[in-house]
Amino acid sequence: MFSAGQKGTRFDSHPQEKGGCVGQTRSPHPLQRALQVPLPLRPHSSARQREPCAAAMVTQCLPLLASVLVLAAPGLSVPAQAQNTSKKTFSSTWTNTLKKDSWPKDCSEISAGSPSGVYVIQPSGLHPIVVYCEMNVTGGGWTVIQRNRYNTDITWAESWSTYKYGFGNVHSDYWLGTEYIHQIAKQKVYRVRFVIQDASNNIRFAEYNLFSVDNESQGYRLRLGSYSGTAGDAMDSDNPSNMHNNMKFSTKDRDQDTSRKNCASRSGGGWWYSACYSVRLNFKGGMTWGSLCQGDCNSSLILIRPAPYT
Ligand SMILES: [Ca+2]
Repeated sequence: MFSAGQKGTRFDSHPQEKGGCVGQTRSPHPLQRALQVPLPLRPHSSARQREPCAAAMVTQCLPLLASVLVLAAPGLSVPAQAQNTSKKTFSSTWTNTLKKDSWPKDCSEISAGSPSGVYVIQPSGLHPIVVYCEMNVTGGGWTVIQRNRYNTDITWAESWSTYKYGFGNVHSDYWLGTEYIHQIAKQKVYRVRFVIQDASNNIRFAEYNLFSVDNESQGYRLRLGSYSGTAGDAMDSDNPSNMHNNMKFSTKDRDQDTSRKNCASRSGGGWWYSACYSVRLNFKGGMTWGSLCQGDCNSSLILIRPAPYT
């Protein structure tokens, strides 16, 4: 069901009972377990959500979910059965509320003390989108832009346009969408935190005090600030052939790397490749983070949050 908080609306569903696009999760993401993040609680019984979500449809899940949730509104708590049984109520009641503009612009604007889970946000100038908000790690308010795990269901070898608008399962493994990441990160000054679970299940992190992604016409070039953390500064290597900071984003069908070859086509998923990588997180079958884990990281999580003013 949709339930509303004071500043953000959380989309609750139970991974054991769901059958739709957000219903593919059968077990908690390992980082959720490691970080003791509670899973969302209640089932969502919308008919649209119950439609089968085959692998070929996975890439449509986030936009579909977003299109459903765009019709919900901040300040409302709408039982799921009401959506199924009363289209008149659906349309007449919510028409006015669509005009409201009070969605949080990112997860940092969700009320302090709110649980981690799936929320609707609306970055400036963009339609509402569905994201997972991590509210338990180092003060909370983190917008999850990527999650992956060793035994992921998704291949990550997707096209430019699929990466642009996101794919996967917002409850488990997903890419939020390069365009949406760009739109969120241009609103304020952001920082990024990469959380890596290595092959021995140790949790390491790498934080960069600045994070932005240029617009699409500039190739979604990545901009990172200064590193701190325990995982190693693998995104900003001294070696130009495998660094990622200041690189354009590449996918198998849009080669913008610095190699004569096509890194994304050879390596799997889209990423900010040079020639080619020291970090490979968008990959099925074991991720890489510098020397910490080379093809055998168990899981990854990429979080962004406005940088504190100092
Ligand atoms: Ca190339």
